[in-house]
Amino acid sequence: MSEVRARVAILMGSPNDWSVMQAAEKMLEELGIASDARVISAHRTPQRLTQYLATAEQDGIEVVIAGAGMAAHLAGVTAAHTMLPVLGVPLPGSDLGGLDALLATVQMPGGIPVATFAIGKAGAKNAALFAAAILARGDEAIRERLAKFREAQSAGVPERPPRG
Ligand code: RP5
Repeated sequence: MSEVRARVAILMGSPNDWSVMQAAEKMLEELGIASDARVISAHRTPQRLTQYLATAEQDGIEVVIAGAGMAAHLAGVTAAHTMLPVLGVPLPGSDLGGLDALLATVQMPGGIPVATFAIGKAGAKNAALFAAAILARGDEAIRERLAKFREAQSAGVPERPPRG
């Protein structure tokens, strides 16, 4: 039996990032999108990064989500090595609460773009939804699943606040 080909890569700088980045995998799974989660550090495993990105596109990857904390270079370095859209997720956990990673990810100099999301789990979830929106441009089934997700989300919001 052949495995479903991953269309989204979920990269993270450390195994310690998985507790947050798994929110991206979970959201993609809910939308029926196969992903490939990897621990790849721009600093500690630079060759692993270039090797992975050298074949990512031909391997079927269409969007890369990159989550990293502290001096978060992963998304920027990833974007430098691929033409694929790169979605950066700044991760918390540092003494600066993720503000360091947010600024490192969002402040790309002009020329190599990284789309930057919220710090932490909300960012990981939204990066997955954004990846789905990109894929939905050419995939009607994903578009429908995304629309259903939004409908269910709207239906889950109560009209009045919960009173004790
Ligand atoms: C970054 O440094 C990683 O993305 C991680 O968030 C942070 C700290 O890494 P660890 O020391 O926890 O492995 O590269």
